[in-house]
Amino acid sequence: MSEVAATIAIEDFNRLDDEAARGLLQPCVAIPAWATALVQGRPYPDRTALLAAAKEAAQRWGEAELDRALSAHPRIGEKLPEERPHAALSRQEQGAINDEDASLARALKEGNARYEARFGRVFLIRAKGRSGEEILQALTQRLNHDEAEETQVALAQLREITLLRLTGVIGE
Ligand code: 2AL
Repeated sequence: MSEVAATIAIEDFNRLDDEAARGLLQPCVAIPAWATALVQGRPYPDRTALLAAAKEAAQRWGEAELDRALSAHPRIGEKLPEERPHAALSRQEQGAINDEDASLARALKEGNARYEARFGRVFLIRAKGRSGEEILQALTQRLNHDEAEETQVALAQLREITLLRLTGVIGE
């Protein structure tokens, strides 16, 4: 089974060679420039400083970064093959969705298809902390957005997912 990255203390992260540090950040988001900026910004005085730098670097993302990052995110309700690098994280994040609920699964599948037809990319939401019903409600509501508005909402969700993953990688 694919493993979720272990937590590393900020002092140890500061001391890793560049490649190892980039490797730790890579499962947070499939945007290499973001990881490179964080690796090059070392050493960080503490974890808070790293998280602030991570947030700031993520503010620069636009539609190209969103499209790139989506290549590593399965649809809501779908699982990546276990050998893919983000598979375990993604399963954990979507863990509150009840797989046994067939009508929910169908509604999410239909919603995903409508979203993709409307916006031309996979529906993305920070799934951690949300039930399947809450995700479905957000999906239905976001279908009413215009394209520019929806791109901003999806980018904000991508930033949330990335920062949450980073807090799981870098400990106190
Ligand atoms: C995901 C995912 O893999 N993790 C998460 O929080 N959201 N996927 C998605 N399509 O929203």
